Amino acid sequence: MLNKSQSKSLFQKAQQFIPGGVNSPVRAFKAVGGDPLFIKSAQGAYLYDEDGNEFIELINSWGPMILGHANEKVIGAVNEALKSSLSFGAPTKKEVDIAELITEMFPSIEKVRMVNSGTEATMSAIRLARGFTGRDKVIKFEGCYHGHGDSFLIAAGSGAITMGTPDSPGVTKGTAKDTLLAKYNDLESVERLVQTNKGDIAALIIEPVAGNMGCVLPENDFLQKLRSLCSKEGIVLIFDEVMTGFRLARGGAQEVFNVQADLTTLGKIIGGGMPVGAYGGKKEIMEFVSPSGPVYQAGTLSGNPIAMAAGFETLNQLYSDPTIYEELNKATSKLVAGIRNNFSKIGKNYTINHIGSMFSLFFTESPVSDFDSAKQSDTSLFGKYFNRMLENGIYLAPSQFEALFISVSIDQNHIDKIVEANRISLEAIH
Ligand code: KE4
Repeated sequence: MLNKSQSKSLFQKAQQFIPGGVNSPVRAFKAVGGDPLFIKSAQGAYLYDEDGNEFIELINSWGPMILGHANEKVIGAVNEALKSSLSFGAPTKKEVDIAELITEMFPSIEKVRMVNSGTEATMSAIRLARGFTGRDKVIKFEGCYHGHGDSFLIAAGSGAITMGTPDSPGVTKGTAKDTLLAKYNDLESVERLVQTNKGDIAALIIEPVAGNMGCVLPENDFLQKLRSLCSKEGIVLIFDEVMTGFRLARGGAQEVFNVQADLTTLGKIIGGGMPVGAYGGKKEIMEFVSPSGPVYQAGTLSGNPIAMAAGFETLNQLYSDPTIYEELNKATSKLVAGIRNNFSKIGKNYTINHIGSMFSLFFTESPVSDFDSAKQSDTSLFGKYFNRMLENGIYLAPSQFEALFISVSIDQNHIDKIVEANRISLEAIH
């Protein structure tokens, strides 16, 4: 049994001062049972908690740590930047450098605005789409999560599913009426909304590969069909690549599926672990953003020099060595194959959805291609699996409805250990 005494007492104390004892709901382990571990440090592929337990981790801080923890060059860049103070609230060279690099990596992004989180990026992108088109309504997909902006907390994914409160209190009816819900991989559900809201839809926002109902991939040219529908109807196509951006490829899902969005939202990896988000896209749309245009958006710490140092160094490593993606994808395929091999021992053929260096193991034997099918998964069995894997030294995302990630620090030795822990855990719970 894991010694969790330090984490337990810290969690007790944390709940006196912080709602639920955490600063983001999914961290509270409510979906898997047991108390959260308080992490003290991390290095490469490993997390170390306050009780000195060591874990191989597949969460990468929900995506950002693609280069592994405490990457030497990233830490070096941050330490160097720290010597010049932490924030000026004025333009800096590093912001120009990272903006130029992002437009290099994402051909569809001609101009980009830095913000401080994925939520800020998506909130700003739909405001911009509404300002640019003069229309009010936005289409989102059941099970997709775009941060906690009011317009998005309607049948959201990620923590909202995990917390079982898909339509959060506090979101007004006035806001909710402008958010239309479609089904992932169901083009007809989109076409129906477009027909019944002709000329009123400003934007369609989608996770081009969903990660917040677990990993769900677009099927049958779904993204290409959305692209042509939006072009035909004058709807701004927004790819929320907060998770897939710089994860699936240098140019994210747009590079992998060869579909260009009008606007793209970014986060996670873009900051290399520091709080950074961004939204960008076609010049003619981005010119509408203040101060070049009338759509207002601002932020005290947007483009913060320390965050830019971490983000630029992270993106620059990914940009200058594309073999990183081949390595990441190879390692992930080996891991997924190893886990699939273990199913025969328990006589189950669970579903694994996998692309690039992100994947999800669903505790259902049926295919998972949208929110309804994802919810067929046995979440209590997932909870048992999660805790067994923890006992066996592997730290997973504490929810069935999240994606797992591989960092460059994961090598064959780690893969063997994860596969073995998976075998032991699966056998223990069946
Ligand atoms: P943040 O505001 O958490 O930086 O980004 C929101 C967001 C937007 N779009 C997508 C596709 C996202 O996945 C996210 C955030 N992802 C969750 C994990 N699934 C963050 C983890 C958490 O909420 O603590």
